[in-house]
Amino acid sequence: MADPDESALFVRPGCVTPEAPKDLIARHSRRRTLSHQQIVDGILRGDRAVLAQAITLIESSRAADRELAEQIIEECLSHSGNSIRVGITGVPGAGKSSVIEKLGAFLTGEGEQKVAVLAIDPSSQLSGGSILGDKTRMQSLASSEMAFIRPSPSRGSLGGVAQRTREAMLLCEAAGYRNILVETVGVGQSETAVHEMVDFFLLITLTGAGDELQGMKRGVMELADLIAVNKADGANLAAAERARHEAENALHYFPRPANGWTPRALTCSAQTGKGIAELWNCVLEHIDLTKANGWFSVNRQNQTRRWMREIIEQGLRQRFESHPAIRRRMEALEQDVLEGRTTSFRAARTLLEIYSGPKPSDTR
Ligand SMILES: Nc1nc2c(ncn2[C@@H]2O[C@H](COP(=O)(O)OP(=O)(O)O)[C@@H](O)[C@H]2O)c(=O)[nH]1
Ligand SMILES: [Mg+2]
Repeated sequence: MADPDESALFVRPGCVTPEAPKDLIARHSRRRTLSHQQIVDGILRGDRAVLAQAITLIESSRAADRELAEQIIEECLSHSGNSIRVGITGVPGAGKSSVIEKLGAFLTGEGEQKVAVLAIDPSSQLSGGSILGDKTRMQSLASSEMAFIRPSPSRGSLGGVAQRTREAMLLCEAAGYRNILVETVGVGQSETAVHEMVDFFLLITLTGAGDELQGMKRGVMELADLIAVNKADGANLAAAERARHEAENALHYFPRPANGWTPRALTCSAQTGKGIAELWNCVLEHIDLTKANGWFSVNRQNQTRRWMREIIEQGLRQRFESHPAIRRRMEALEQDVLEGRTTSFRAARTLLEIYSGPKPSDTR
């Protein structure tokens, strides 16, 4: 019978890359588990198969895996951080994956730099489709030794998915990936979640679709450091240039960001590769500027602090909701509130007191 400990260390089926070398998997599968030290050493060596296994631990819901994952992250922490983190958003079909493929080829080829591609897609559990789409879209990057592509963790709330992606990002950095690209699907809050974990936020748009259709809500545009109008090729060139102009005008109406950067708009084509180098130059310019004016590290510190608080909030909520007495009373109290027998305030306070006991000041 398969040892459950062992299966936890395998690359998830459907994982795009890295395809772990067969002999390595075979070697690992003969052992009960890799020790955490072996995993850490593998990651620091840049072994993609071990990195993939460590991310599988991060994504596992088993308490023992979580414990091991936390030890690994902690040991990798001092080797992480030395990277450029770029978030890439835009409606499905805008060409995010295609741009990443071209950008990845540019960085791993000419630039000879390692690239890790991660994704946040809280809907992937339901659709299952985006992973497949990305796999075909990033075929050549997926086969590069210099690239590591990992689809979105599919389990859990957006908060949980975002947390696992952040942890995966730290491990990728420890494995020597200097460029981290995080793709989001343009739904709900995943843009904000990605913005919270990156240094540079890129919005990819298209011509021909209305602003509403593109989810180009004020909020998302306001987060963007760069708007790239993609598919600027063939008959679409002039329209793309017009859209670029409009986007640049729209950017002027937003307040100047505190980081000193003036957001821009450019056109590009993932098909012809035009504009991809310019796009990356823009990222580098932004990083240079924010490193020089101190924003880069302040921003990362603020992000780290927010992550910590978020994890605390998630943990508290989880504990609260799984507390036996809370579970027993929650539904009835909710019903009392709905039917006007008590106020939401009193019901909430009752539950909090059941959870933690009355506050000393309330025990009169
Ligand atoms: N003509 C043209 N088509 C593109 C370009 N970039 C992407 N596409 C196509 O647009 C479709 C969606 O691309 P994809 O990268 O999967 O979009 P995503 O959903 O944002 O990741 C695919 O059929 C691509 O081949 C481009 O620059 N020019
Ligand atoms: Mg995609």
